[in-house]
Amino acid sequence: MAKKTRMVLIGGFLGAGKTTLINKMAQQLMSEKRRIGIITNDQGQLLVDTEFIKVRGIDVEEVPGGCFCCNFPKLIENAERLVDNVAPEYIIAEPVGSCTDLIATVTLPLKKYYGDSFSTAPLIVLIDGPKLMENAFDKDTLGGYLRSHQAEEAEILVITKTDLLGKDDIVSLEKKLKGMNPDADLIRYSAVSNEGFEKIMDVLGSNKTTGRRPVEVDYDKYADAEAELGWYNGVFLFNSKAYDAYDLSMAMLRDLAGKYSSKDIAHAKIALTSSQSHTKISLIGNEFSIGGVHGSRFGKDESQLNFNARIVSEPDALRRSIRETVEKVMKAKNIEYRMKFDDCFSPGRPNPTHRLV
Ligand SMILES: Nc1nc2c(ncn2[C@@H]2O[C@H](COP(=O)(O)OP(=O)(O)OP(=O)(O)O)[C@@H](O)[C@H]2O)c(=O)[nH]1
Ligand SMILES: [Mg+2]
Repeated sequence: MAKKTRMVLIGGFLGAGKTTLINKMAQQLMSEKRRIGIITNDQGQLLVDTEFIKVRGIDVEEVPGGCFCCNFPKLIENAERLVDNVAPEYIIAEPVGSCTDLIATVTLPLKKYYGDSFSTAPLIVLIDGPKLMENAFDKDTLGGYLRSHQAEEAEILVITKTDLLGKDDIVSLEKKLKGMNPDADLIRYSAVSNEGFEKIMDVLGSNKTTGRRPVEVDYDKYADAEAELGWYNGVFLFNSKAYDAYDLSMAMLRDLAGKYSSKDIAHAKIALTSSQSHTKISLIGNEFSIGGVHGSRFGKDESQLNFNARIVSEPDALRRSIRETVEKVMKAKNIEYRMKFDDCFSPGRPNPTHRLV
């Protein structure tokens, strides 16, 4: 019998570092000549993250228009397509950052109904270390409720961005997480220093499977927490003789940051792609970060700008505000552009295909 494909879910709130980690895992596995497939997921489509993975030559499928839990058959369809096309040893899947209750709705159903095809790893949840320091997990807020539930249901908890934290801070965060979820294994991880990376890879390599009990969740609160976010996805096309992709993305994100309270900015990201360059820049709260550059940071000629933002806002207002930002910055830079597509909405109430409790 063929070996089962190992299915690994990397959850965690918006901006916690899922795509960054998944890309590193993929690079490592590919350098060892192991076959791997990736599934990205979002409430919208045409994702910055899918672009980010694709330009790196990794096989990727996108489950757009809803999360894995509410589109479970789509997740399976994409996984089976990867199996047919690539026969991967590993499939790494990134759920929507505002999703929780993944044990009951995704990992246990995978194990129960598709256990013959896939070996589903324990649920890995990334916790944004600096955000945990800032009390963003405070259950009195809707966003905090979601983040906390994600932490509580994890089987493996990974504190990310430890390069931005002091040693004492990390120890106190670990204590805090142990209090929230005493049974999960804890890993410290930094994409910058690579601390903890091997430990995460060990979870892939082991044959441990998911199997913890789901943690109770209030679906009304969960729905409200998702609904307070405006979810913007846009694609813009332009042609410019030469531009600095960092400068262009930063100008837009800076303009956007000026319009919202930092606590409301879950994650805004811009990918710029030309034939010779691909860059991804993020804004999380009031922190900017460079997600990566592939090729050069200097683009030219025909280019595409993907703009994704998840910000606490009424959707129409968010769409207007992003269109204005793009217009303002492109005008200042003397770049003509056209909008190919944009869309903005608030996620609907989660309605999972399966829920095993
Ligand atoms: N300093 C630091 N930055 C990191 C680390 N991991 C990720 N980042 C940055 O954080 C930003 C967000 O990372 P992503 O990987 O896009 O986060 P995500 O969880 O996939 O976000 P969503 O897809 O919106 O849910 C990027 O700019 C990354 O470069 C880390 O360990 N240290
Ligand atoms: Mg991502």
